[in-house]
Amino acid sequence: MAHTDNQVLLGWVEDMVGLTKPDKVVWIDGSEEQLEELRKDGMATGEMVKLNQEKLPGCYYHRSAQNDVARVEDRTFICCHRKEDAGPTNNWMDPPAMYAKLLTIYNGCMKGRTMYVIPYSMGIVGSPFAKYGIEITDSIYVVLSMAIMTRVGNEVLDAIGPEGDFIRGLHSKAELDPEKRYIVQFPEDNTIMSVNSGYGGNVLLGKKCFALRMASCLGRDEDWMAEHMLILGIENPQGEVKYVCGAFPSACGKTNLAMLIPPELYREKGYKCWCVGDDIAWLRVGPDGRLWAVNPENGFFGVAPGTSEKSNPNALAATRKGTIFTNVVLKEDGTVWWEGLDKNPPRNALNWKGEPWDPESGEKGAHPNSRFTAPAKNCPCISDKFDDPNGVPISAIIFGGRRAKTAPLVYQSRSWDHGVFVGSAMASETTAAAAGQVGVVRRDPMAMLPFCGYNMADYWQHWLDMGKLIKDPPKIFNVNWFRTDDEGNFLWPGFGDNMRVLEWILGRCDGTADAVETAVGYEPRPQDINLEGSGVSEETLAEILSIDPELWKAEAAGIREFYGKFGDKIPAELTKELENLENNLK
Ligand code: OXD
Ligand code: MN
Repeated sequence: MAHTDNQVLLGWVEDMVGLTKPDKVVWIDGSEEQLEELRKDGMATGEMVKLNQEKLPGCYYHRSAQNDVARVEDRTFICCHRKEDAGPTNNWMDPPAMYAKLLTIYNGCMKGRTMYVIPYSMGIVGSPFAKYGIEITDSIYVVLSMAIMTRVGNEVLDAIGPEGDFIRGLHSKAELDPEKRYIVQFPEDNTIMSVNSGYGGNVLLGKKCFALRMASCLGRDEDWMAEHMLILGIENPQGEVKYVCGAFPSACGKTNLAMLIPPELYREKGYKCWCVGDDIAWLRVGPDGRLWAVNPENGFFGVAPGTSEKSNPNALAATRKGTIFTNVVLKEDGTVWWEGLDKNPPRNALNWKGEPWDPESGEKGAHPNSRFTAPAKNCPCISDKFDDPNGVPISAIIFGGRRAKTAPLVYQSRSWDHGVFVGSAMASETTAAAAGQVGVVRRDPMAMLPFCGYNMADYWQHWLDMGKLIKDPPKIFNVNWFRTDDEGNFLWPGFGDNMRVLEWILGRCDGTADAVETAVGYEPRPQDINLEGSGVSEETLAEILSIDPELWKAEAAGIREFYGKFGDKIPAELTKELENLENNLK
Protein backbone atom coordinates (compact mmCIF):
# COMPACT_ATOMS: atom_id res chain seq x y z
CA MET A 1 0.00 0.00 0.00
CA ALA A 2 1.29 3.41 -0.91
CA HIS A 3 1.87 5.65 2.08
CA THR A 4 1.05 8.81 0.11
CA ASP A 5 -1.85 10.64 -1.47
CA ASN A 6 0.37 12.63 -3.81
CA GLN A 7 -1.72 12.20 -6.97
CA VAL A 8 1.10 13.08 -9.35
CA LEU A 9 3.32 10.46 -7.74
CA LEU A 10 0.59 7.81 -7.67
CA GLY A 11 -0.34 8.59 -11.28
CA TRP A 12 3.26 8.23 -12.44
CA VAL A 13 3.71 4.90 -10.64
CA GLU A 14 0.45 3.69 -12.20
CA ASP A 15 1.70 4.72 -15.65
CA MET A 16 4.96 2.83 -15.09
CA VAL A 17 3.01 -0.25 -13.99
CA GLY A 18 1.01 0.02 -17.23
CA LEU A 19 4.22 0.25 -19.22
CA THR A 20 6.35 -2.43 -17.59
CA LYS A 21 3.51 -4.79 -16.50
CA PRO A 22 4.96 -6.30 -13.29
CA ASP A 23 3.12 -9.13 -11.52
CA LYS A 24 3.27 -7.29 -8.22
CA VAL A 25 4.11 -3.83 -6.81
CA VAL A 26 5.86 -3.37 -3.45
CA TRP A 27 6.38 0.05 -1.87
CA ILE A 28 9.58 0.25 0.17
CA ASP A 29 8.68 1.59 3.62
CA GLY A 30 12.23 1.75 5.03
CA SER A 31 11.59 -0.78 7.84
CA GLU A 32 14.23 -3.31 8.81
CA GLU A 33 11.53 -6.04 8.69
CA GLN A 34 10.78 -5.36 5.04
CA LEU A 35 14.47 -5.20 4.10
CA GLU A 36 15.04 -8.51 5.89
CA GLU A 37 12.19 -10.10 3.87
CA LEU A 38 13.81 -8.80 0.69
CA ARG A 39 17.20 -10.23 1.64
CA LYS A 40 15.48 -13.61 2.03
CA ASP A 41 13.74 -13.20 -1.33
CA GLY A 42 17.08 -12.22 -2.89
CA MET A 43 18.71 -15.35 -1.50
CA ALA A 44 15.91 -17.49 -2.85
CA THR A 45 16.50 -16.17 -6.38
CA GLY A 46 20.30 -16.31 -6.03
CA GLU A 47 20.58 -12.52 -6.42
CA MET A 48 22.06 -12.25 -2.92
CA VAL A 49 24.35 -14.60 -1.03
CA LYS A 50 24.50 -14.36 2.76
CA LEU A 51 28.10 -14.05 3.96
CA ASN A 52 29.62 -15.43 7.18
CA GLN A 53 27.48 -13.62 9.76
CA GLU A 54 29.98 -14.10 12.57
CA LYS A 55 32.81 -12.46 10.68
CA LEU A 56 30.78 -10.10 8.50
CA PRO A 57 27.44 -9.46 10.27
CA GLY A 58 24.67 -8.19 8.00
CA CYS A 59 26.89 -8.57 4.91
CA TYR A 60 25.80 -10.02 1.57
CA TYR A 61 27.39 -10.89 -1.76
CA HIS A 62 26.08 -10.08 -5.21
CA ARG A 63 27.38 -10.83 -8.69
CA SER A 64 26.55 -8.68 -11.69
CA ALA A 65 26.34 -10.05 -15.23
CA GLN A 66 29.77 -10.44 -16.79
CA ASN A 67 29.01 -7.90 -19.50
CA ASP A 68 27.80 -5.38 -16.92
CA VAL A 69 30.59 -4.35 -14.57
CA ALA A 70 31.04 -0.59 -15.00
CA ARG A 71 29.40 2.67 -15.95
CA VAL A 72 28.76 2.93 -19.68
CA GLU A 73 29.60 6.46 -20.77
CA ASP A 74 28.95 5.73 -24.44
CA ARG A 75 25.37 4.71 -23.58
CA THR A 76 24.71 7.57 -21.13
CA PHE A 77 22.63 10.42 -22.56
CA ILE A 78 21.49 13.89 -21.61
CA CYS A 79 18.19 14.47 -23.39
CA CYS A 80 17.09 18.09 -23.44
CA HIS A 81 15.40 19.96 -26.26
CA ARG A 82 18.42 21.86 -27.56
CA LYS A 83 21.51 19.84 -28.37
CA GLU A 84 23.77 22.73 -27.41
CA ASP A 85 22.37 22.61 -23.86
CA ALA A 86 23.88 19.13 -23.46
CA GLY A 87 27.13 20.40 -24.93
CA PRO A 88 29.98 18.72 -26.82
CA THR A 89 31.00 16.43 -23.94
CA ASN A 90 27.65 14.63 -23.50
CA ASN A 91 25.76 12.18 -25.72
CA TRP A 92 22.48 13.76 -26.75
CA MET A 93 19.23 12.69 -28.34
CA ASP A 94 16.01 14.65 -28.85
CA PRO A 95 13.68 13.71 -25.93
CA PRO A 96 10.73 12.47 -28.07
CA ALA A 97 13.04 10.17 -30.05
CA MET A 98 14.66 8.82 -26.89
CA TYR A 99 11.31 8.31 -25.12
CA ALA A 100 10.04 6.39 -28.16
CA LYS A 101 13.11 4.17 -28.16
CA LEU A 102 12.96 3.55 -24.40
CA LEU A 103 9.23 2.90 -24.22
CA THR A 104 9.65 0.00 -26.65
CA ILE A 105 12.40 -1.47 -24.47
CA TYR A 106 10.46 -1.03 -21.22
CA ASN A 107 7.21 -2.37 -22.67
CA GLY A 108 6.29 -5.41 -20.55
CA CYS A 109 9.87 -5.77 -19.23
CA MET A 110 8.70 -6.56 -15.67
CA LYS A 111 6.28 -9.35 -16.63
CA GLY A 112 6.69 -12.17 -14.10
CA ARG A 113 8.64 -9.85 -11.78
CA THR A 114 7.98 -7.62 -8.79
CA MET A 115 8.21 -3.86 -9.12
CA TYR A 116 9.71 -2.10 -6.10
CA VAL A 117 8.94 1.58 -5.53
CA ILE A 118 11.70 3.23 -3.49
CA PRO A 119 11.10 6.69 -2.04
CA TYR A 120 14.55 8.09 -1.24
CA SER A 121 16.18 11.27 -0.11
CA MET A 122 19.50 12.73 -1.16
CA GLY A 123 20.51 14.62 1.98
CA ILE A 124 18.95 14.54 5.41
CA VAL A 125 15.17 14.25 5.16
CA GLY A 126 13.59 17.64 5.82
CA SER A 127 16.89 19.57 5.67
CA PRO A 128 17.33 22.66 3.48
CA PHE A 129 19.72 20.71 1.22
CA ALA A 130 17.54 17.60 0.76
CA LYS A 131 16.03 16.60 -2.58
CA TYR A 132 13.72 13.64 -3.03
CA GLY A 133 13.41 10.93 -5.62
CA ILE A 134 11.38 7.84 -6.40
CA GLU A 135 13.21 4.94 -7.98
CA ILE A 136 11.16 2.18 -9.53
CA THR A 137 13.17 -1.00 -10.04
CA ASP A 138 12.82 -4.75 -10.58
CA SER A 139 16.07 -5.51 -8.74
CA ILE A 140 16.30 -6.53 -5.08
CA TYR A 141 20.03 -5.68 -5.21
CA VAL A 142 19.05 -2.12 -6.13
CA VAL A 143 16.55 -1.86 -3.25
CA LEU A 144 19.03 -3.18 -0.69
CA SER A 145 21.85 -0.99 -2.03
CA MET A 146 19.68 2.14 -2.15
CA ALA A 147 18.79 1.45 1.49
CA ILE A 148 22.53 1.72 2.27
CA MET A 149 23.47 4.57 -0.08
CA THR A 150 20.48 6.84 0.59
CA ARG A 151 17.74 7.44 3.18
CA VAL A 152 14.67 5.46 2.06
CA GLY A 153 11.06 4.85 3.08
CA ASN A 154 7.85 6.41 4.32
CA GLU A 155 9.52 9.41 5.95
CA VAL A 156 10.55 10.48 2.45
CA LEU A 157 6.96 10.20 1.18
CA ASP A 158 5.90 12.34 4.17
CA ALA A 159 8.56 14.90 3.29
CA ILE A 160 7.43 14.99 -0.36
CA GLY A 161 3.86 15.50 0.88
CA PRO A 162 0.66 15.60 -1.16
CA GLU A 163 1.86 18.29 -3.58
CA GLY A 164 5.64 18.05 -3.48
CA ASP A 165 7.90 17.36 -6.44
CA PHE A 166 10.41 14.55 -6.85
CA ILE A 167 12.85 13.14 -9.39
CA ARG A 168 11.31 10.23 -11.29
CA GLY A 169 13.61 7.26 -11.83
CA LEU A 170 12.67 4.12 -13.75
CA HIS A 171 15.10 1.22 -13.69
CA SER A 172 14.72 -2.25 -15.10
CA LYS A 173 17.26 -4.99 -15.57
CA ALA A 174 15.13 -6.03 -18.56
CA GLU A 175 17.28 -8.66 -20.37
CA LEU A 176 20.64 -7.11 -19.36
CA ASP A 177 21.19 -6.74 -23.08
CA PRO A 178 24.24 -4.49 -23.60
CA GLU A 179 22.93 -3.47 -27.04
CA LYS A 180 19.79 -2.07 -25.45
CA ARG A 181 21.48 -0.61 -22.36
CA TYR A 182 20.67 3.08 -21.81
CA ILE A 183 21.29 5.45 -18.92
CA VAL A 184 19.27 8.52 -19.75
CA GLN A 185 18.72 11.81 -17.98
CA PHE A 186 15.87 14.12 -19.05
CA PRO A 187 16.77 17.21 -17.00
CA GLU A 188 13.82 19.23 -18.31
CA ASP A 189 11.37 16.52 -17.10
CA ASN A 190 13.10 15.63 -13.80
CA THR A 191 13.24 12.07 -15.12
CA ILE A 192 15.90 9.35 -15.21
CA MET A 193 15.54 6.11 -17.19
CA SER A 194 18.02 3.28 -16.84
CA VAL A 195 17.56 -0.06 -18.55
CA ASN A 196 19.36 -3.35 -19.25
CA SER A 197 22.02 -2.88 -16.57
CA GLY A 198 22.40 -4.05 -12.98
CA TYR A 199 25.75 -2.35 -12.21
CA GLY A 200 25.63 0.10 -9.27
CA GLY A 201 26.85 3.24 -11.04
CA ASN A 202 24.16 2.77 -13.71
CA VAL A 203 21.28 1.70 -11.50
CA LEU A 204 21.59 3.26 -8.03
CA LEU A 205 19.89 6.27 -9.52
CA GLY A 206 20.37 8.52 -6.48
CA LYS A 207 24.11 8.63 -7.04
CA LYS A 208 25.58 9.69 -10.38
CA CYS A 209 22.28 10.13 -12.27
CA PHE A 210 20.49 12.24 -9.65
CA ALA A 211 23.07 13.68 -7.24
CA LEU A 212 25.38 14.78 -10.08
CA ARG A 213 23.73 14.88 -13.53
CA MET A 214 20.21 16.00 -12.56
CA ALA A 215 21.39 17.94 -9.50
CA SER A 216 23.96 19.91 -11.53
CA CYS A 217 21.02 21.23 -13.58
CA LEU A 218 18.96 21.96 -10.45
CA GLY A 219 21.98 23.76 -8.97
CA ARG A 220 22.36 25.89 -12.11
CA ASP A 221 18.69 26.92 -11.87
CA GLU A 222 18.62 27.41 -8.08
CA ASP A 223 22.06 28.96 -7.38
CA TRP A 224 23.82 25.99 -5.82
CA MET A 225 26.37 23.42 -6.98
CA ALA A 226 26.40 19.62 -7.28
CA GLU A 227 30.00 18.44 -7.44
CA HIS A 228 31.97 15.20 -7.75
CA MET A 229 33.87 15.98 -4.55
CA LEU A 230 34.97 14.45 -1.28
CA ILE A 231 34.45 16.46 1.91
CA LEU A 232 37.14 16.21 4.58
CA GLY A 233 37.38 17.81 8.03
CA ILE A 234 40.86 18.52 9.46
CA GLU A 235 41.04 19.04 13.22
CA ASN A 236 44.04 20.91 14.63
CA PRO A 237 45.51 20.32 18.12
CA GLN A 238 43.30 23.15 19.46
CA GLY A 239 40.23 21.13 18.41
CA GLU A 240 39.22 23.49 15.58
CA VAL A 241 37.97 21.71 12.47
CA LYS A 242 38.34 23.20 8.99
CA TYR A 243 36.67 21.56 5.99
CA VAL A 244 37.89 21.13 2.42
CA CYS A 245 36.28 19.69 -0.71
CA GLY A 246 38.29 17.82 -3.32
CA ALA A 247 37.60 16.81 -6.93
CA PHE A 248 39.78 14.15 -8.56
CA PRO A 249 39.36 11.99 -11.67
CA SER A 250 39.20 8.24 -11.01
CA ALA A 251 42.40 6.41 -9.98
CA CYS A 252 43.74 9.45 -8.12
CA GLY A 253 43.09 8.26 -4.54
CA LYS A 254 39.92 10.23 -3.75
CA THR A 255 38.51 7.74 -1.22
CA ASN A 256 41.94 7.51 0.46
CA LEU A 257 42.13 11.29 0.82
CA ALA A 258 38.55 11.39 2.14
CA MET A 259 39.58 8.99 4.94
CA LEU A 260 43.15 10.21 5.46
CA ILE A 261 45.07 9.21 8.56
CA PRO A 262 47.68 11.87 9.43
CA PRO A 263 51.33 10.77 9.85
CA GLU A 264 52.41 9.84 13.36
CA LEU A 265 54.08 13.21 13.96
CA TYR A 266 50.76 14.97 13.34
CA ARG A 267 48.73 12.44 15.32
CA GLU A 268 51.02 12.92 18.32
CA LYS A 269 50.42 16.67 18.15
CA GLY A 270 46.64 16.06 18.13
CA TYR A 271 45.69 16.40 14.46
CA LYS A 272 42.72 14.31 13.34
CA CYS A 273 40.86 13.94 10.05
CA TRP A 274 37.13 13.38 9.66
CA CYS A 275 35.31 12.10 6.61
CA VAL A 276 32.08 13.87 5.65
CA GLY A 277 31.88 12.37 2.16
CA ASP A 278 33.95 10.45 -0.37
CA ASP A 279 32.24 11.13 -3.70
CA ILE A 280 29.61 13.86 -3.92
CA ALA A 281 29.21 17.32 -2.38
CA TRP A 282 26.22 19.63 -2.68
CA LEU A 283 27.32 23.19 -2.03
CA ARG A 284 25.18 26.17 -1.09
CA VAL A 285 25.66 29.70 0.14
CA GLY A 286 24.78 29.57 3.84
CA PRO A 287 23.03 32.23 5.94
CA ASP A 288 26.48 33.66 6.80
CA GLY A 289 27.27 34.10 3.08
CA ARG A 290 29.96 31.41 3.11
CA LEU A 291 29.92 28.22 1.04
CA TRP A 292 28.52 25.20 2.92
CA ALA A 293 28.63 21.55 1.86
CA VAL A 294 26.69 18.38 2.56
CA ASN A 295 27.28 14.85 1.40
CA PRO A 296 23.88 13.88 -0.02
CA GLU A 297 24.67 10.16 0.26
CA ASN A 298 24.38 7.80 3.21
CA GLY A 299 26.99 5.20 2.25
CA PHE A 300 30.15 4.51 0.27
CA PHE A 301 30.17 2.76 -3.10
CA GLY A 302 33.88 2.04 -3.09
CA VAL A 303 36.28 0.15 -5.33
CA ALA A 304 37.38 -2.98 -3.42
CA PRO A 305 40.73 -3.89 -5.08
CA GLY A 306 43.58 -2.03 -3.45
CA THR A 307 41.61 -1.37 -0.25
CA SER A 308 43.61 -2.76 2.66
CA GLU A 309 44.53 -2.31 6.29
CA LYS A 310 47.54 -0.40 4.99
CA SER A 311 46.10 1.73 2.18
CA ASN A 312 42.80 2.67 3.82
CA PRO A 313 41.97 1.01 7.16
CA ASN A 314 38.95 3.30 7.60
CA ALA A 315 37.34 2.17 4.34
CA LEU A 316 38.08 -1.45 5.16
CA ALA A 317 36.55 -1.10 8.64
CA ALA A 318 33.45 0.44 7.05
CA THR A 319 32.88 -2.81 5.12
CA ARG A 320 32.88 -5.15 8.13
CA LYS A 321 29.11 -4.98 8.74
CA GLY A 322 25.89 -4.26 6.85
CA THR A 323 27.76 -4.19 3.52
CA ILE A 324 26.99 -5.58 0.07
CA PHE A 325 30.03 -6.79 -1.88
CA THR A 326 29.83 -7.09 -5.66
CA ASN A 327 32.12 -9.11 -7.95
CA VAL A 328 34.86 -9.78 -5.37
CA VAL A 329 36.31 -13.23 -4.54
CA LEU A 330 33.96 -15.38 -2.44
CA LYS A 331 35.91 -17.48 0.04
CA GLU A 332 35.11 -20.96 1.29
CA ASP A 333 34.36 -19.62 4.78
CA GLY A 334 31.77 -17.15 3.49
CA THR A 335 34.04 -14.11 3.68
CA VAL A 336 35.48 -12.07 0.81
CA TRP A 337 38.84 -11.22 -0.76
CA TRP A 338 40.22 -9.00 -3.50
CA GLU A 339 43.59 -8.17 -5.02
CA GLY A 340 45.50 -5.83 -2.73
CA LEU A 341 43.59 -6.82 0.44
CA ASP A 342 46.54 -8.86 1.68
CA LYS A 343 49.23 -11.13 0.33
CA ASN A 344 47.25 -14.34 0.96
CA PRO A 345 45.01 -15.11 -1.99
CA PRO A 346 42.59 -17.77 -0.82
CA ARG A 347 42.42 -21.36 -2.04
CA ASN A 348 39.10 -23.09 -2.78
CA ALA A 349 37.45 -19.76 -3.51
CA LEU A 350 35.14 -18.59 -6.31
CA ASN A 351 36.22 -15.73 -8.55
CA TRP A 352 33.96 -12.81 -9.48
CA LYS A 353 32.44 -14.92 -12.25
CA GLY A 354 31.45 -17.60 -9.73
CA GLU A 355 34.02 -20.09 -11.04
CA PRO A 356 36.53 -22.04 -8.92
CA TRP A 357 39.61 -19.83 -8.84
CA ASP A 358 43.28 -20.80 -8.82
CA PRO A 359 45.30 -17.87 -7.41
CA GLU A 360 48.31 -19.14 -9.36
CA SER A 361 46.47 -18.99 -12.69
CA GLY A 362 47.55 -15.39 -13.28
CA GLU A 363 43.89 -14.38 -13.64
CA LYS A 364 42.45 -11.83 -11.26
CA GLY A 365 40.01 -13.23 -8.70
CA ALA A 366 38.06 -10.01 -8.13
CA HIS A 367 36.94 -7.80 -11.01
CA PRO A 368 39.13 -4.63 -11.06
CA ASN A 369 35.92 -2.61 -10.62
CA SER A 370 34.46 -4.86 -7.91
CA ARG A 371 32.75 -2.79 -5.23
CA PHE A 372 31.44 -2.56 -1.72
CA THR A 373 28.33 -0.68 -0.69
CA ALA A 374 28.92 0.22 2.96
CA PRO A 375 26.96 2.38 5.43
CA ALA A 376 28.82 5.68 6.02
CA LYS A 377 28.13 5.38 9.75
CA ASN A 378 30.44 2.32 9.89
CA CYS A 379 33.48 4.42 9.03
CA PRO A 380 35.65 4.95 12.14
CA CYS A 381 36.56 8.49 11.01
CA ILE A 382 33.05 9.59 10.01
CA SER A 383 32.56 13.23 10.94
CA ASP A 384 30.12 14.18 13.70
CA LYS A 385 28.80 16.70 11.15
CA PHE A 386 27.91 13.93 8.67
CA ASP A 387 24.29 14.15 9.81
CA ASP A 388 24.21 17.90 10.36
CA PRO A 389 21.37 19.26 8.22
CA ASN A 390 23.30 22.51 7.72
CA GLY A 391 26.42 20.81 6.42
CA VAL A 392 29.93 22.18 6.95
CA PRO A 393 31.57 25.48 5.93
CA ILE A 394 34.22 25.04 3.25
CA SER A 395 37.62 26.75 3.58
CA ALA A 396 39.30 25.32 0.47
CA ILE A 397 38.49 23.54 -2.77
CA ILE A 398 41.17 21.18 -4.03
CA PHE A 399 41.42 19.99 -7.62
CA GLY A 400 43.86 17.30 -8.62
CA GLY A 401 45.00 14.87 -11.23
CA ARG A 402 47.68 12.37 -12.06
CA ARG A 403 50.52 14.15 -13.89
CA ALA A 404 53.99 12.62 -14.06
CA LYS A 405 55.82 15.84 -14.91
CA THR A 406 53.61 18.89 -15.47
CA ALA A 407 51.68 19.91 -12.36
CA PRO A 408 53.61 20.70 -9.18
CA LEU A 409 52.75 19.03 -5.86
CA VAL A 410 50.49 21.93 -4.98
CA TYR A 411 49.65 25.45 -6.10
CA GLN A 412 47.04 27.98 -5.16
CA SER A 413 44.98 29.93 -7.66
CA ARG A 414 45.22 33.71 -7.59
CA SER A 415 41.47 34.24 -7.31
CA TRP A 416 38.14 32.42 -7.55
CA ASP A 417 38.02 33.02 -11.32
CA HIS A 418 41.56 31.73 -11.74
CA GLY A 419 40.55 28.71 -9.63
CA VAL A 420 37.62 28.04 -11.98
CA PHE A 421 40.11 28.13 -14.86
CA VAL A 422 42.34 25.63 -13.02
CA GLY A 423 39.34 23.33 -12.49
CA SER A 424 38.21 23.68 -16.11
CA ALA A 425 41.68 22.59 -17.28
CA MET A 426 41.88 19.59 -14.95
CA ALA A 427 43.45 16.55 -16.55
CA SER A 428 44.88 13.20 -15.67
CA GLU A 429 47.24 10.85 -17.44
CA THR A 430 45.90 7.39 -18.18
CA THR A 431 47.49 4.53 -16.24
CA ALA A 432 48.23 0.95 -17.19
CA ALA A 433 45.12 0.00 -15.20
CA ALA A 434 42.85 1.24 -18.00
CA ALA A 435 42.70 0.03 -21.57
CA GLY A 436 44.44 2.15 -24.19
CA GLN A 437 47.66 4.13 -24.36
CA VAL A 438 49.47 4.89 -21.10
CA GLY A 439 50.31 8.49 -20.22
CA VAL A 440 47.69 10.09 -22.47
CA VAL A 441 46.33 13.32 -21.03
CA ARG A 442 42.58 13.22 -20.61
CA ARG A 443 40.79 16.46 -19.73
CA ASP A 444 38.25 15.96 -16.97
CA PRO A 445 37.10 19.41 -15.83
CA MET A 446 36.27 19.44 -12.11
CA ALA A 447 36.20 15.58 -12.44
CA MET A 448 32.70 16.16 -13.86
CA LEU A 449 33.22 15.11 -17.49
CA PRO A 450 30.86 12.07 -17.25
CA PHE A 451 28.58 13.72 -14.69
CA CYS A 452 27.73 17.27 -15.79
CA GLY A 453 24.07 17.32 -16.87
CA TYR A 454 24.44 20.31 -19.19
CA ASN A 455 26.87 22.19 -21.39
CA MET A 456 30.20 22.30 -19.59
CA ALA A 457 30.87 25.87 -20.74
CA ASP A 458 27.60 26.95 -19.08
CA TYR A 459 28.68 24.98 -16.02
CA TRP A 460 31.91 26.98 -15.85
CA GLN A 461 29.84 30.17 -16.15
CA HIS A 462 27.77 28.92 -13.23
CA TRP A 463 30.95 28.45 -11.18
CA LEU A 464 31.99 32.04 -12.03
CA ASP A 465 28.52 33.33 -11.08
CA MET A 466 28.56 31.40 -7.80
CA GLY A 467 31.87 33.05 -6.92
CA LYS A 468 30.07 36.40 -6.95
CA LEU A 469 27.37 35.11 -4.56
CA ILE A 470 29.77 33.75 -1.93
CA LYS A 471 31.15 36.04 0.74
CA ASP A 472 34.78 35.12 1.37
CA PRO A 473 34.82 32.25 -1.17
CA PRO A 474 36.94 29.18 -0.44
CA LYS A 475 40.50 29.39 -1.77
CA ILE A 476 41.09 27.06 -4.73
CA PHE A 477 44.13 24.79 -5.03
CA ASN A 478 45.50 22.15 -7.38
CA VAL A 479 47.45 19.13 -6.14
CA ASN A 480 49.37 16.36 -7.86
CA TRP A 481 50.54 13.44 -5.73
CA PHE A 482 51.97 11.64 -8.77
CA ARG A 483 55.15 13.42 -9.90
CA THR A 484 57.82 10.92 -10.95
CA ASP A 485 61.54 10.91 -11.57
CA ASP A 486 62.97 9.98 -14.96
CA GLU A 487 62.74 6.28 -14.08
CA GLY A 488 59.04 6.62 -13.33
CA ASN A 489 59.37 6.33 -9.51
CA PHE A 490 56.95 8.42 -7.48
CA LEU A 491 58.73 11.30 -5.74
CA TRP A 492 56.02 12.02 -3.15
CA PRO A 493 54.90 9.32 -0.67
CA GLY A 494 51.21 10.28 -0.85
CA PHE A 495 48.52 8.71 1.39
CA GLY A 496 48.81 10.05 4.98
CA ASP A 497 51.73 12.28 4.04
CA ASN A 498 49.34 14.35 1.93
CA MET A 499 48.44 15.86 5.33
CA ARG A 500 51.62 17.95 4.97
CA VAL A 501 50.17 19.58 1.88
CA LEU A 502 46.76 20.02 3.53
CA GLU A 503 48.51 21.84 6.39
CA TRP A 504 49.99 24.33 3.91
CA ILE A 505 46.61 24.71 2.19
CA LEU A 506 44.86 25.53 5.48
CA GLY A 507 47.75 27.83 6.39
CA ARG A 508 47.12 29.74 3.16
CA CYS A 509 43.42 29.96 4.03
CA ASP A 510 44.07 31.55 7.42
CA GLY A 511 47.02 33.64 6.26
CA THR A 512 49.73 31.85 8.25
CA ALA A 513 51.58 30.03 5.44
CA ASP A 514 54.01 31.59 3.00
CA ALA A 515 54.11 31.25 -0.78
CA VAL A 516 55.87 32.50 -3.89
CA GLU A 517 54.17 33.54 -7.08
CA THR A 518 54.97 31.46 -10.17
CA ALA A 519 53.63 31.36 -13.72
CA VAL A 520 50.80 29.05 -12.63
CA GLY A 521 49.82 30.51 -9.25
CA TYR A 522 51.11 30.62 -5.66
CA GLU A 523 53.40 27.81 -4.60
CA PRO A 524 55.01 26.89 -1.30
CA ARG A 525 58.77 27.18 -1.05
CA PRO A 526 60.29 23.83 -0.02
CA GLN A 527 60.70 25.14 3.55
CA ASP A 528 56.97 25.94 3.73
CA ILE A 529 56.02 22.24 3.80
CA ASN A 530 56.76 20.22 6.94
CA LEU A 531 58.92 17.29 5.80
CA GLU A 532 59.82 15.92 9.23
CA GLY A 533 59.53 12.14 9.20
CA SER A 534 58.44 12.04 5.54
CA GLY A 535 61.68 10.69 4.10
CA VAL A 536 61.50 13.39 1.40
CA SER A 537 64.43 15.80 1.14
CA GLU A 538 64.08 19.53 0.45
CA GLU A 539 65.85 18.99 -2.90
CA THR A 540 63.32 16.38 -3.94
CA LEU A 541 60.50 18.64 -2.81
CA ALA A 542 62.01 21.47 -4.86
CA GLU A 543 61.92 19.14 -7.88
CA ILE A 544 58.27 18.20 -7.26
CA LEU A 545 57.40 21.88 -6.99
CA SER A 546 59.27 22.87 -10.15
CA ILE A 547 57.50 24.08 -13.25
CA ASP A 548 58.86 23.26 -16.69
CA PRO A 549 57.91 26.17 -18.99
CA GLU A 550 58.07 24.00 -22.11
CA LEU A 551 55.69 21.42 -20.67
CA TRP A 552 53.40 24.20 -19.51
CA LYS A 553 53.40 25.83 -22.96
CA ALA A 554 52.22 22.48 -24.34
CA GLU A 555 49.68 22.33 -21.49
CA ALA A 556 48.32 25.78 -22.36
CA ALA A 557 48.05 24.71 -26.03
CA GLY A 558 46.14 21.60 -24.90
CA ILE A 559 43.73 23.73 -22.87
CA ARG A 560 43.22 26.08 -25.83
CA GLU A 561 42.44 23.09 -28.06
CA PHE A 562 40.00 21.70 -25.47
CA TYR A 563 38.27 25.08 -25.10
CA GLY A 564 37.91 25.12 -28.90
CA LYS A 565 35.27 22.39 -28.62
CA PHE A 566 32.94 24.82 -26.86
CA GLY A 567 33.11 27.60 -29.49
CA ASP A 568 32.06 31.03 -28.30
CA LYS A 569 30.32 29.63 -25.23
CA ILE A 570 33.59 29.75 -23.26
CA PRO A 571 33.22 32.44 -20.58
CA ALA A 572 35.40 35.48 -21.29
CA GLU A 573 36.91 35.21 -17.79
CA LEU A 574 38.36 31.80 -18.65
CA THR A 575 39.80 32.90 -21.99
CA LYS A 576 41.43 35.77 -20.10
CA GLU A 577 42.92 33.38 -17.53
CA LEU A 578 44.28 31.21 -20.35
CA GLU A 579 45.87 34.28 -21.97
CA ASN A 580 47.40 35.21 -18.60
CA LEU A 581 48.94 31.76 -18.34
CA GLU A 582 50.31 31.98 -21.88
CA ASN A 583 51.78 35.42 -21.15
CA ASN A 584 53.31 34.28 -17.85
CA LEU A 585 55.10 31.50 -19.70
CA LYS A 586 56.65 33.80 -22.32
C1 OXD B 1 32.84 6.90 -10.10
C2 OXD B 1 32.36 6.31 -8.83
O1 OXD B 1 32.82 6.21 -11.13
O2 OXD B 1 32.34 7.04 -7.83
O3 OXD B 1 33.24 8.07 -10.07
O4 OXD B 1 31.95 5.14 -8.82
MN1 MN C 1 32.80 9.06 -8.22
